[in-house]
Amino acid sequence: MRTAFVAGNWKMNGNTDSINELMDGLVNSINSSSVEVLVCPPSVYISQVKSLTESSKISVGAQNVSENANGAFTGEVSLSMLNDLGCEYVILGHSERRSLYAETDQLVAAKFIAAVESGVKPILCVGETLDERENGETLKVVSRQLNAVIDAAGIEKFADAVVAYEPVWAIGTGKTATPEQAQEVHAAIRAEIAKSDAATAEKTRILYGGSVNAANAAELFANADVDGGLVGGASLKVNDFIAICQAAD
Ligand code: G2H
Repeated sequence: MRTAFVAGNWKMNGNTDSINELMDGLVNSINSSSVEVLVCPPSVYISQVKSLTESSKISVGAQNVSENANGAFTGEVSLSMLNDLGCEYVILGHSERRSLYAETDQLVAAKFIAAVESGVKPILCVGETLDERENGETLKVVSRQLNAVIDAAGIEKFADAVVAYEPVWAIGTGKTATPEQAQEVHAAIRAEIAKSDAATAEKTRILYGGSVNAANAAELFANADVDGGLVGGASLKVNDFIAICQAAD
């Protein structure tokens, strides 16, 4: 069976004091061994968060990484740096990276391959825009984004990967996919992975992301193919994030 997984994506929020306060609340309350809990702070705060999680069950991840190993790439952060800081996961292909920073399927695939080869587990984000959903293209878009990575990386590189379905129209908007909409796409993602390897498909955690909160988490996570959540805004509120982690338990 798949272990439930809840990841907090803090995006570009927080400062030293607010992070100390948030982590203080989380480390004392998150101790279930049946839910894997991850927080993804901005890169400059990874060391701080890592030291605050040392004696806890919370893992630390990054929100993005360079596909390049090192060198003259001003402003970028490498996988060896994430490894050095003790990052276990990296979020890749988030819709904000795709839409605001022009990340293509090919670039996301290159980052995915580099992450797996460095021993940092990727959380691959896929999801359709509102136009694409209204045009009936949801499954086509999600399959394209997923297969771009499967084709470039090879299915064997999905052994420790996590997939996050994040409908763009639900991100930070307060609009959440219904449990039925989420389940439909999650099942399609699993079926798509199964075309390459059934055992990998059965094993891969597929998270839902997009305005997950303390009130809607339980009904989303109750679906057979929803293995947890990638949580943005609500992951910055200590009680809400704890409640979401409990809903996945
Ligand atoms: C989607 C999600 C976190 P939010 O971006 O990845 O953010 O929960 O604020 O919609």
